[in-house]
Amino acid sequence: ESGITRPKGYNVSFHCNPDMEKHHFGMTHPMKPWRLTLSKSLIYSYGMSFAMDNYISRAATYEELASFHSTDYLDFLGTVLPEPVPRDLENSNPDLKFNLGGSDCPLFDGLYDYCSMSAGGALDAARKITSKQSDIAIAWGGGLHHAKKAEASGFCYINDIVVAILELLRFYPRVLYIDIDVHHGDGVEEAFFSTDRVMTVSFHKYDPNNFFPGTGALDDNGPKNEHNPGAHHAVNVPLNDGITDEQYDMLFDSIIGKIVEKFRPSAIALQCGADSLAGDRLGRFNLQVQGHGACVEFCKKVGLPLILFGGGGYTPRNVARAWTYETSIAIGCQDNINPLLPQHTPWREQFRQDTLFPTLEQILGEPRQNRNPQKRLQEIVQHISEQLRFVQA
Ligand code: ZLV
Ligand code: CA
Ligand code: ZN
Repeated sequence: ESGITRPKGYNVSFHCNPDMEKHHFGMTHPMKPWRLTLSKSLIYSYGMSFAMDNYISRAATYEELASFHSTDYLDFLGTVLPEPVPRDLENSNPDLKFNLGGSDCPLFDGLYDYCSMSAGGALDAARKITSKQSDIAIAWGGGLHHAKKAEASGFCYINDIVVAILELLRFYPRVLYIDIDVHHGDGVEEAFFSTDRVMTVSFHKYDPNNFFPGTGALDDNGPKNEHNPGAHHAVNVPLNDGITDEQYDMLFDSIIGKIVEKFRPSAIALQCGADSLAGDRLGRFNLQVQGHGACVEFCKKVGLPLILFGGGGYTPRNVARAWTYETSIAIGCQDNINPLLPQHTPWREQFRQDTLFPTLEQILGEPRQNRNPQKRLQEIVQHISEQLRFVQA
């Protein structure tokens, strides 16, 4: 008995593939597919599966992946084998290409399967949306926003988001892509650089010399040539360490509100990378589950078809909290959720605190210094407002 009711005529679908979770990038690699297991187990413990359509997603086919990726790259990805012994930099394997096999994008057992499952979930989600069977479709195993047409980058090999948006574009004139991962959504931005049918918006930590991938400055807004349809259709929100819920949500609502008004998208794809949360192993922000979730709530309120993707997130207990809360927002039970984690939650001790909403002090001890003066945030909103004067639906 979950006590969760299903409003009539509002459908949420949940797409996952448990086989994805078995894959390992390596002992010391921060990307742990196990975080998907922990997230799902918390979502199920709350009984939320009773309020959604649950699907085991299939693996994407070669042809589906080739809608974005080059066949050279896919062929290579399908045949490279993990190296038997870890390689040092001097002794690098000259046969490796496409940025594969380094420490960010290692080769591991079942790599091709892992990638095609991530993209399969994203594509299944997109198809539930275009067939109008779902109002919101969730693919927490997707969101791998750095992958390029013929290159792996930043823990991402296949860009499931681009593949899913290409599917949406078969049915919808315009798609709004929003990325709240702490890293710049460079792969998605680049893929749709030259079209005015996709507007990409990324919020990220920006420090060109010290934070990956180093792109996404405020004035990187698409092709500089005014005659290119993609001009002005990339929005970047560069931030510094320590941004808080209040500031982030103010920025998000004001920027996304203006964009929806001007660009008038027909669907929204939201990448919910959880490395923007406080206490993330790689991230630098002070966001809490509530502030991260408020972005999902805002997008839901816009009332357009919505896909939620996962993405980064390197402190698995925080990832699980955020994606659980965001699943509750999708199904609309967030105001009735018990903050106390269900007693029967598997791996409950992994969560350290028994609440879905730990305080900043509980997460960090000492909060990270906020390096985002209000004046700078106002300049950002101002720049984007001016940029949007060049955008019309
Ligand atoms: O969350 O990496 O900084 C979506 C996502 O956005 C780098 N990579 C590149 C540039 C020079 N290299 C450094 C090589 C690092 C090798 C392995 C780590 C190992 C342990 C701990 C941290 C890292 C690491 N790598 C931290 N940041 C990086 C980034 C890639 C970040 C990808 C974010 C992916 C899923
Ligand atoms: Ca981002
Ligand atoms: Zn990230």
